[in-house]
Amino acid sequence: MFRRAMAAMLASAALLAPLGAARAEDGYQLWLRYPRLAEAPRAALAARAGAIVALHRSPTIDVAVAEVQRGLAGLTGSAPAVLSQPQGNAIVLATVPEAARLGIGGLDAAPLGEEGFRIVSRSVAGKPALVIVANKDAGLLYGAFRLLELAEMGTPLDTIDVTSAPKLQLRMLNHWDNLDRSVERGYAGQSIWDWWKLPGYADPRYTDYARANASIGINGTVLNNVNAVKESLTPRYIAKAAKLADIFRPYHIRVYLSARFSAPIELGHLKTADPLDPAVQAWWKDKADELYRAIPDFGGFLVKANSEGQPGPQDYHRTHAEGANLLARAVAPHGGIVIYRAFVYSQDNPKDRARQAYDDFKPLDGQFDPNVIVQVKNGAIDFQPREPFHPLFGGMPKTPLMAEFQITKEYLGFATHLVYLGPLFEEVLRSDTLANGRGSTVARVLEGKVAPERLTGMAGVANIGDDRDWSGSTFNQANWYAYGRFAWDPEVSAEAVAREWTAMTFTPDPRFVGPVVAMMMGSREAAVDYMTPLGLAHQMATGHHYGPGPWVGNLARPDWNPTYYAHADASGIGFDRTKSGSDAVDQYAPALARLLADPKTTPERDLLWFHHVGWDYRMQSGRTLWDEMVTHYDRGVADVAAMQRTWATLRPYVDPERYAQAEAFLIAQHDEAVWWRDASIAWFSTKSQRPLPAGAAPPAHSLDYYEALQFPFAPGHPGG
Ligand code: GCW
Repeated sequence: MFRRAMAAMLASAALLAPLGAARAEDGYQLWLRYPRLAEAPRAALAARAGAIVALHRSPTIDVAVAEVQRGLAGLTGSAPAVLSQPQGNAIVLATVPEAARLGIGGLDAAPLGEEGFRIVSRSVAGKPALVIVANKDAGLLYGAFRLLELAEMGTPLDTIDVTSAPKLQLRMLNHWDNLDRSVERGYAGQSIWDWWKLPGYADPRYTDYARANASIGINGTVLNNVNAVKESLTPRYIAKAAKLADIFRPYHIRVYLSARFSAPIELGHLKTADPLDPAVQAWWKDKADELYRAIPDFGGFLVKANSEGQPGPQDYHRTHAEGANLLARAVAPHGGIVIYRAFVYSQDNPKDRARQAYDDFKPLDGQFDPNVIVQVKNGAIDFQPREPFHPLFGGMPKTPLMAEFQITKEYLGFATHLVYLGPLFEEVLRSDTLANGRGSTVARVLEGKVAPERLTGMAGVANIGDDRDWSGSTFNQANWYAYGRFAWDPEVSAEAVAREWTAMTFTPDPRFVGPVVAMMMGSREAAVDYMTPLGLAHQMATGHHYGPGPWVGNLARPDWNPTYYAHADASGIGFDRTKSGSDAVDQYAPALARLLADPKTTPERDLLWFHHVGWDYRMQSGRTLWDEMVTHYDRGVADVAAMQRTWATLRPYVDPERYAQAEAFLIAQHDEAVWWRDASIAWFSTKSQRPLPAGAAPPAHSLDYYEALQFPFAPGHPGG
């Protein structure tokens, strides 16, 4: 009786069980879970993966082979042997000449470059095989990861023919990690670098970090915070960085360090750090030589100078180009580079913070050494939920530029808010600078297609910490993943990337993937709506940037205050960046500047970024600006409620652990979206002096209540 009941229960459970439901997981495996495939795709893969053939060996080939073994063990249930002789029914890793020797001709090596690959189904020794071909071992490693991914996604293997090569050379993570393991703007625990125990003890996590990054094509990592301390350049810490470099090397990942500009004074006991001083030049040269002795493939330096109190060349009345070239000349003999940040947020900021980087850097176009690349944040202020693209893209045709995105969500709800950044990356990269006719998109500027450039690249401020799931939530992992995909191909589709990530992280079941991808794709706009709609920016609370603080207007520097950014008064709201204001619109190419000069031809999503407009200004919807603002806040909150409903329907497809975490985080996000909406409306209605549109609920509390909220110990905030 009991047995029969059990059998019936199991049978019905089997009927209900969704395809490939994820097993209980803590998120550590990221998107590299390699779950067992369903019968048909498993058989198709097994028929072509009876062995792994590596025609030559190297540390990189060894890790590629190990990954294929690991992947196949998961996907098919058996890890095949590794052979050095060609045979069929195998996954074959071959350079182009090796493939030719196997009789696999007609493979054009040129499009593969140094890091690209091609995956083809061919017959080897009379049997079907999956052949990964590349010019270099790095390409074979990337191809191995891609093949596993394609197999996992159910791609038909008999006709497979995929070619992929990165469009950018430098695909970097920037860790804002301090040597005490705190992480500036980090919301996923402590730094994964256990500096104290290095180099003696290397946490196995470092290897998994490298695997994860290699799987998405990241090839460089800056280990320490751009707000750098001198100790990173001491022998003790160089030895620690060298240990990490040794671990990352097989994965084709180079190590870089943030350099403190004043180190020659602090470590070298020189009287100055003036870039034109020969003793300073000699000090950096010696330091570079020392670094390259320890790390022969050291990537180079990342520099934040004369920004937010950091030392820099302007302390000596030298330009940023002189500062950059000082370091560039020290690393040039070793093949190193300098990545020099254009995020200059200096003390004496005249009338518009958004103008500053362009005003400082534009005149220097053409003055940087060839091994310097200037790293420009995606927008002119600071990683806001939405910013128009930075006017320097398209503004420095003679200087290699790389884009800097923030993967960690300093201004986007920290770890808990579900905000998929793919649409943000896509929006910026697809923006047309009009710098060199139509189609001069930011993506194409970065790729060097608008003006030919030697160095190309992209940087992402990492969201990685020592939390078990690396990124503070499962959905934050998607932002790390998406960043890698965009750095590889800045023209990729955010939605396609979300699909891949969702399928690999949870399950390829379309009943799950469809709604999750829709939810992810709408999530960034939801955050914009409940935090800073219609072009508003920097309305976050002071310092930690957690929650709303639009009323803050008493801080020493004008541009520390949210009130400075919103410019709300009885006449209206928004920052006038036209000729009657700061004229920052003039920093864009003339064809674009003309459009942005007029509120009617400015995209509404950026309206208040560029214009101060009256509360009764008529929006395209027919509503007044004030009513439209309230509508956006409400829509943001409603969108989060919709995400909660979507997630609730997906419970059967997700393991309980990851389901519960996302469920709890969505509750927090909803509460905070309501808080943002209510606090913002409570404040701005004191300026607009207008009633809420019909049907809109009044804020739950009075303005005093919101203003009184304090958040000591908020994470990621330097100095607590
Ligand atoms: O986004 C701001 C952050 C600072 C950061 C700075 C920068 C590392 O609030 O914490 O400092 O930008 O990008 O340098």
